[in-house]
Amino acid sequence: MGVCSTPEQCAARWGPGAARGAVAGLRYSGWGMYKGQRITVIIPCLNEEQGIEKVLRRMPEFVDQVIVVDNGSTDRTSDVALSLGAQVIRENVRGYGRAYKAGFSQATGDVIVTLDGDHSYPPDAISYLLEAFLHLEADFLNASRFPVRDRLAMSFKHKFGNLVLSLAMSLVWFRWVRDSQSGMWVLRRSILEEMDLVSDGMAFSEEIKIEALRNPRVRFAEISIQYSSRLGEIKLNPWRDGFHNLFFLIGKRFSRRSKRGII
Ligand SMILES: Nc1nc2c(ncn2[C@@H]2O[C@H](COP(=O)(O)OP(=O)(O)O)[C@@H](O)[C@H]2O)c(=O)[nH]1
Ligand SMILES: [Mg+2]
Repeated sequence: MGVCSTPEQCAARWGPGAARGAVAGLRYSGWGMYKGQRITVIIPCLNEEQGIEKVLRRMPEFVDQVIVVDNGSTDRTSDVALSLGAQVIRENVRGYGRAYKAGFSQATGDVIVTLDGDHSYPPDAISYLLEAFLHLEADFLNASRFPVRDRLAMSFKHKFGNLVLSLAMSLVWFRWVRDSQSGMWVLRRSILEEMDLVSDGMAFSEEIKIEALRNPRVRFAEISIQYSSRLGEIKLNPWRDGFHNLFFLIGKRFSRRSKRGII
């Protein structure tokens, strides 16, 4: 990936401005825009030292900002991410949603791309997703993991649970969503201003899609990506998180919006 270790190397590679990133120890490519859009990638991580290394090594050159949110890891996640030039934010309060809120607050790109730190979502698909995002003139693009080709990537229990949750979301919001639990999205950063995101946990993934779906000013689209087996230990608890997400979804349908905007 595009890491440079000295200001001189960075300046030679990307121009004089890039030296700033090298001094701060960050991966920096001030000219790395994708078709005129500055791209921020956010990766929430809880003990993902194995996965995050592979994810960062496969990060496309055009990405302007890579934020790894270390959610109180006890392994070398932060060290690995820093050594590969990512910007590391530490969020000591656990929770997937909590990690994303911390990441969003530091994002500077026009467009944000998200994925897990476990190497189950393909970093190589970022350019393909951005191309679709721009072509479809979407504001929120969901990367569906279905159909899952790698038979080891997702258990039958997970597939079934996902189908139930995705059907529930589709019925409640009158809009077909194949993968309501996907952790890979592309969104225009400005739409976060209009979102009311209350979940700090795993339900955040479905909540951000609901907030996109129910806003008539946000164009929602979905396309498939290839999903593979994660590295390291799974953090999701299928029964607990599955039921929680189902009740959260129903509660969200009947609740009144409390606040607006998270950035
Ligand atoms: N469950 C959970 N995941 C977290 C947390 N903080 C960060 N993560 C990361 O969020 C991503 C999703 O978790 P994962 O176990 O892969 O869930 P799954 O992809 O839905 O099976 C991974 O990169 C985790 O390391 C947290 O507090 N809880
Ligand atoms: Mg995962």
